[in-house]
Amino acid sequence: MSRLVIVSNRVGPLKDTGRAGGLAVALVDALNETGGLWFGWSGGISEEGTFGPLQEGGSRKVSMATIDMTQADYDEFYVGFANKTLWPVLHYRLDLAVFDRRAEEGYRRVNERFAVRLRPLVQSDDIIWVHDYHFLSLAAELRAMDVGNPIGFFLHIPFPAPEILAGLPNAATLVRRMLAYDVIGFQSKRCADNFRRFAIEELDLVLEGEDVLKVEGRRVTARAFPIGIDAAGYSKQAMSPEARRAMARMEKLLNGRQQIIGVDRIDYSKGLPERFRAFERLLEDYPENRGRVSLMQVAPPSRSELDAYVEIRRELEELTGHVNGRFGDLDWVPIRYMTRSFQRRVLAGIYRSSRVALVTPLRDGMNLVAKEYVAAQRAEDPGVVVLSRFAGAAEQMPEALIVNPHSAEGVAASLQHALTMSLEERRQRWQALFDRLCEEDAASWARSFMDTLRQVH
Ligand code: ADQ
Repeated sequence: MSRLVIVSNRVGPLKDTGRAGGLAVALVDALNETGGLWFGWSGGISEEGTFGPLQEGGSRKVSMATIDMTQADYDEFYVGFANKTLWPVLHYRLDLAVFDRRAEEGYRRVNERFAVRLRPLVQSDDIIWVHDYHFLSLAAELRAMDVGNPIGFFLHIPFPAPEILAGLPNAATLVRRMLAYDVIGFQSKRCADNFRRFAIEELDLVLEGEDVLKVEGRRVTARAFPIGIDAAGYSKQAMSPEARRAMARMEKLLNGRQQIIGVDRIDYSKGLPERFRAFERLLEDYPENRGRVSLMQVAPPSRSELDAYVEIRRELEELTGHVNGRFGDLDWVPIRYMTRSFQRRVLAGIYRSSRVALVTPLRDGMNLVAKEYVAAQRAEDPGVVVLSRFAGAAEQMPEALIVNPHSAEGVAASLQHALTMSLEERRQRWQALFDRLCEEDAASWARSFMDTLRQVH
C-alpha cells in the first residue's frame, strides 16, 4: 500500500499524552497503518525560518518533519492571512476580516516554501493529505514543481456560501488554486455544496454527476467527509479513574443540582456571549431553575495575540459577573466560567456528570465537543445535547435538540426541554446518536477519505 504523507500546520503528537485531540489520534492511526510522514510547522520562529534545517523525529513507522517560520511569516501567514482573513471569512464574519495585501502575499509565500521543503521528502507512490485553511494553495505549488502524486485536502472549518466568500478579494484565484487538489473534503454537505456552487457560479466550471468538477481535462471531487471521534475509546476514557475522580468532585459540589456544560476554545465563532445570555434567559423565563441548575463553561484562550479574542474574553467576564450578581445565592453560583484546559479523561468525567451539553456556535465546521459529550454518557441515564443548527455536527446529529444560537428565547426553551426530558426520551435520542457515532467514527472518516483519494487519482 502506498505511504501516506500528512501535511498540517501543527504536527503530532504521535503518542496519546492525554491532551492530544481526537484528530491527532485518528491521523496517527492512519499513518501507522500505511507508514508515513507527517510534515508541518515546528511551532518555532527563527531568523532562517523555512530556510532553516529540517527537524526530524517520529517512530519506526511514522516520521515527523517540521520547519520553522520567520517572524514575518508568522505575522503575515499565520496571524495575518490565515487567522485575520480566512478564519473570519470562512466563519461568515466578513465584518471582522482584515484584507491586507502583505498578508495575502505572505500566505502565498509560505505555501510555496512549505511545498519546496516537502518536495524532496515525497516518494513517487506516496499519497498526500493536506489539512486545513493554512494550506489552501499547497497543491498548486506542488503541481508547479511537477509533483504528480494524488493530493487530497480536508477543510476542518466551514466553507461559506458563495455570496459571503465573494467578499474576499481574490477569492476566485484562491479557489482556482484549490482545484489543484484531486479530492477536496468538507465537514458537511452544506459546505461541499457551497464550494461546488462557487466553482460553478464564479468560475464557470461544470459538474459531472453529483460532486465531481471538470477542470481543464482533470476531475476534482468535492464531497463531504464528516469527521468523527474515536467513540469507543472516548467512552472508555469516561470510565477511567481520572474521570471518576473528577465526577466524584463535581457531584459533591453539585449536591443534587443539574449542570449544563459548555466547552470551547475562546473564539467569536463559538457564540459564547450569546450562550451566556440564553442561560440568563432560562433563569428569567423558567424561574424554577434558579438555585437548581448551573452552567459550567470551560473556555481555554486561543490565539490571544488577536484583538478580537481579547475583546470577547472581557465580554465573557462581564457577563459572568452580571448573571452571577443578579441571580447568585448563598449556596449557588449560576455560571462557573474557567479558562483552564483539562486532560481529556478529566473532561470526559465532566461531560458525564453534566445533564446537558450546550453547544451553540454561530458557525462551526463540525464541533467535536457535541460528539465527545455523547460518547461520555451513561447508557442508563444519558444527558441531552442542545446543538446549534450552524454546527456541521447538526447534519449528523438530528436527535439533539437543534437550536438557532442567536435566539435567546429559543435556546432557553430547548434548555428547559432538555432539563425536563423523560428518561425514556433521553435514552432513545442518545442511543440513536451513539450508534451513529460508533459507525461514523474517526477511523472510518480517515479510511473513507483515503480510499476516495486512491480511487479518483
Ligand atoms: P475547534 O474549533 O478547535 O476545531 P472542536 O471541534 O470543538 O473545535 O474541537 C475542540 C477540541 O478541543 C475538542 O476535542 C475538545 O475536547 C478540546 N478542548 C476544548 N477545550 C478544552 C479544555 N479546556 N481542555 C481540554 N480539551 C479541550 C476545528 C473546527 C471544528 C472541527 C475540528 C475538527 O473549528 O469545527 O470539529 O477542527 O475537525
